Amino acid sequence: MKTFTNVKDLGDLNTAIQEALEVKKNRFAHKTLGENKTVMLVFFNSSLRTRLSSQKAAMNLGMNSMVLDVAQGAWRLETERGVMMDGDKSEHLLEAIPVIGAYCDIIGVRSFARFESKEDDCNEKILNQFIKYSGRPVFSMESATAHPLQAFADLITIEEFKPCKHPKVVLTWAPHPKALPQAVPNSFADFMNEADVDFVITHPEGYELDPKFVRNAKIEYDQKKAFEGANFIYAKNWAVFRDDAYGKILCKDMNWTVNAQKMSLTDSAFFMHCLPVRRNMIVTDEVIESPQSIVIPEAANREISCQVVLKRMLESLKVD
Ligand code: AN0
Ligand code: CP
Repeated sequence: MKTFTNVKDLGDLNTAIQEALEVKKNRFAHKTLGENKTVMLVFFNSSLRTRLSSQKAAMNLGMNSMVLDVAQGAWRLETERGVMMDGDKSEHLLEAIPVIGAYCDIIGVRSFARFESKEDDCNEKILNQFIKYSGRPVFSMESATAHPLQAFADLITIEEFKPCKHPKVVLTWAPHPKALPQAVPNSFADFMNEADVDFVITHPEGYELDPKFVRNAKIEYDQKKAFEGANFIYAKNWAVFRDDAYGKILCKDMNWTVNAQKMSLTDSAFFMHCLPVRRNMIVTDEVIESPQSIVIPEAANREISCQVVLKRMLESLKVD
């Protein structure tokens, strides 16, 4: 595996799930695979889970890991080619990327949507430069449009908790005070569309996601109707995608908060969220603390999804 940016990079999804479950059964089975190899984790944005789970996954494989927090201690990076660098940015990404590549074997990149230019976000301007110029396998740790390590962990979690062969999975928009990227819902849709589930997306009008990720998923604008008979409720906020209000918040509609009354419409659904979550905006204390909340095992599976990706990248290094 040379890149991990979307569901297709995993190849057959059932094989990937089985591999994840094997890794989980014995996470030290490949503890020498990563000997003398180094993964560099480059963060342009904050993280708790991605940072720790990626380092832990690397340790399980016997790899070294290095973390670069671009905003803390590194030179400020220019990302536009052709500008005269007479401002506050001391280094260009075009030098920084190959230099980073020189010190490691695999690179993980976190670079959120900036909501400054829809075109730049959609073209994955930062991540794609790492893929092009680093000379290393690169995986997304949440890029402008996708968070595949999260969605893979979500799928593993659904596989573990599903009460029937073909569960109903509902992705619901929920309110948040800040404009958040579409990366998490995009990748969740990307994976659910390939999985053996009945997938429904519910959100207020105006919050339609990129059709490239939604594909044939059912859209239901009535949240309560969407919740009926659901086996999994996956809550997430995201900002507007459409051109005329890209990156904006249309409403903080508190009617969309996931609460116990809405959960009672479901078929005893499990509650999921990628975290970090704002309590009593996205979900009530009562629901996130309920026995049906699986946000902690979901976060724990981030170690597993990352370990499968690192394992496959290490295996492809051996072949080269
Ligand atoms: C980020 C987001 O919504 O994309 C990261 C989620 C994993 N969330 C926040 O910035 C709160
Ligand atoms: N879910 C997730 O990616 O969390 P962090 O932003 O803390 O890494």
